[in-house]
Amino acid sequence: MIKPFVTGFGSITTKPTVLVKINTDQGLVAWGESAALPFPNYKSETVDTCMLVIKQYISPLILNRKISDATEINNILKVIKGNNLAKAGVETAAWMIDSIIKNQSLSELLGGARTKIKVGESIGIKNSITETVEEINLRLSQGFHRIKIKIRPGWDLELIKQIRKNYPNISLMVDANSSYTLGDLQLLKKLDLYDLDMIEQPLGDDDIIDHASLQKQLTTPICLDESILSVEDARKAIDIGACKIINIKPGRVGGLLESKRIHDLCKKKGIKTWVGGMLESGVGRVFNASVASLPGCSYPADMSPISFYYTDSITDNDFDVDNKGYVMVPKTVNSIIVNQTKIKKYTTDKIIIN
Ligand code: OSB
Ligand code: MG
Repeated sequence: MIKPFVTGFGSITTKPTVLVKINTDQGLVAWGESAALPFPNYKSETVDTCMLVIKQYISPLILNRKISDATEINNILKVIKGNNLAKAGVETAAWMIDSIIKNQSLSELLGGARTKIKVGESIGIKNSITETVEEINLRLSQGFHRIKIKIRPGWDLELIKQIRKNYPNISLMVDANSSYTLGDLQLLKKLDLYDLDMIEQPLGDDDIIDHASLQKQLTTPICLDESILSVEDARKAIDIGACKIINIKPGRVGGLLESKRIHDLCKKKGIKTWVGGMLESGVGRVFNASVASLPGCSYPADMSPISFYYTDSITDNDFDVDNKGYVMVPKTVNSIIVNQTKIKKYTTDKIIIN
């Protein structure tokens, strides 16, 4: 990474990822991504657990089997509990195979309604408020549609106060990555006064009960990220009033089918959604942008350009943000252009399963 991405759960200084390449007996090839982090501080999975789970548990279930489509893969993988990022790597690649066979873009297959999506910047924890304000300035001038600020205890109220002073009207939100508890209620109530679009995942990464109690005491909508691993989690969170918004990350929920299910449920229940990110490579961004094209994904997606984060890219089509803050939704069937030279250069571990 060009510089560390600092969040409430810790600092990300390098970003390995797991790429999954599926070859079918008909000679079709497609890529997917398990966009895990190097350390289990966001959720429990890491790049290493993904490698192990794909090799040891997922592959034997699908290898050399006649499989009709990605939905069937999703079904087969249900016997494995958890490990959603690992599953998503394989499931997304399977969707790309479907897209090739059916000659339809992923967005079309999912029922997407947009040709381009709005993007917002996710700004990590900086050394100073001045530095943060400078970055906001830059991103607004580049056309980004909203600003998300990473917060944690001690890097919250004063920061937001200063940002609002500088920018009274911008679309602004915060993401706490589970770094508060109900014991911080007074502080969270003060944040409630700054007209934020939402507060993302203030409390425990596996909690909905305390979030429900918090939501009752705040006007600002709570958006859940870490707590939502499936459409069932979404249903329960909505039913008890734990959130008013849900961040859909295809990786965190095990792939595109579950993303679509969460989207559909939220749309039915009047819960707003948007697509988050896990600092994906150009591979994962294609899937995220396709989900973000769904009609219910109304808030801007987290999808900062690869050039902001990384010294180099492993794909030739990065779906970069244009100068109006939009990313084009991939409209062709094989929109991922993996750069073979770069893949060779950066590969540190490779498992061939056949
Ligand atoms: O909480 O949304 C998060 C990155 C890694 C892990 C968790 C999160 C994030 C981000 C960056 O906020 C989103 C992006 O990919 O642009
Ligand atoms: Mg988040």
